[in-house]
Amino acid sequence: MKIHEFELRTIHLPLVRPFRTSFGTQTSRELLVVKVTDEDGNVGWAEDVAMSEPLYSPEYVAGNLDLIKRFLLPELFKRSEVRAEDVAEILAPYLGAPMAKAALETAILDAQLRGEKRSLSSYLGATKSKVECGVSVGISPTIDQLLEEVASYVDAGYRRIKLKIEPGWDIEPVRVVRETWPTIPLQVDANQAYSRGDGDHLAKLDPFDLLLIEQPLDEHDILGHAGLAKRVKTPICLDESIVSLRAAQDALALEATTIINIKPGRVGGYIESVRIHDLCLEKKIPVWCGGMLETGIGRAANLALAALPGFTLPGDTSASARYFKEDVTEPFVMNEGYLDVPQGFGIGVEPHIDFLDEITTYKEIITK
Ligand code: OSB
Ligand code: MG
Repeated sequence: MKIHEFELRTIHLPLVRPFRTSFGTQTSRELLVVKVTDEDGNVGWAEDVAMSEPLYSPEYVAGNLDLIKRFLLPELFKRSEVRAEDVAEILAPYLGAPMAKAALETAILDAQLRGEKRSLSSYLGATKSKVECGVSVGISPTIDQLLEEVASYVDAGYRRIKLKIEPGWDIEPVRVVRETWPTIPLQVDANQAYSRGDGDHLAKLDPFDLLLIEQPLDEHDILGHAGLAKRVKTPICLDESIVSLRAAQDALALEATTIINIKPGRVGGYIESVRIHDLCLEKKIPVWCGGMLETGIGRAANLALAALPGFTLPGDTSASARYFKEDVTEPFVMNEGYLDVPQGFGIGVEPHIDFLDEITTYKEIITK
């Protein structure tokens, strides 16, 4: 397609409740929204899942805004035409920043698919029309408040609970939740909060029949995860460490992970996500779709991905109401623990421009 212009905005949305992880507490979601328009008037939307601060990954909103304006858009503007399939290669000389690159690639892909009157789910190879939903539960001030929050999600129909853990908030909350819901699919996410020496401690989670322990160690410590996987019976699932197809291949070869969380932003986009999915399907490694507290824009695209056949575990693809009082698109509403995969052209949803304008803290249009 022939790019005409990009619109970049930062938006700010309060969360319905604080979300505490081992790396920090968030009370609202700030993120970058990208809109591209081509010369035929096709429009594409995407969100950059980087957070306000570089706590989960080195990327952050203000940094990505600068990177996109200073380097990435000028590089795309050098071409007379750009296809989504070429974006990763065009931007490869600029190191890192998979979330910024994913946002640009996805916006271009959305516009391209709308031009071709094709849905993202069909483009990616989806085989399901609805996907099973899990929910990620933050670290609570007290066990009672945790039980109350988990109960509300179980009542809403969530099919899998993920508890955020850290040293001092791990064995006991898991024990109590497991005791209260003896059969619910349950997993934990440490966001790198443990060290190699914590194997014996983490093995105390083994009696609770967890689906997996997500990212216990530093993102660069692949060998550490391989060592831990030998000492702990609960499967290890990498999140932060899986930054590309190659990283997935290496982690699997080293037996550091037996389940993979795929987050399109973390791996540079949906096209790379499908490559990781295909590898895992071939190797019979279960995958699931992670989340980054997305708005309806990113959620729509994640649901298309989660509808691929290898996504055999419920993802962090929760309903809009789990995050926001009002979403930037029609809200995603859960039905018996499932969300429908959008079937319209491109990502299949339209942002509500009036609401988007209301929550926009910065906006700029950059014409080629
Ligand atoms: O580690 O999966 C994570 C949110 C922000 C950053 C990292 C993570 C998360 C979540 C929430 O766990 C997933 C979601 O519901 O979007
Ligand atoms: Mg995680």
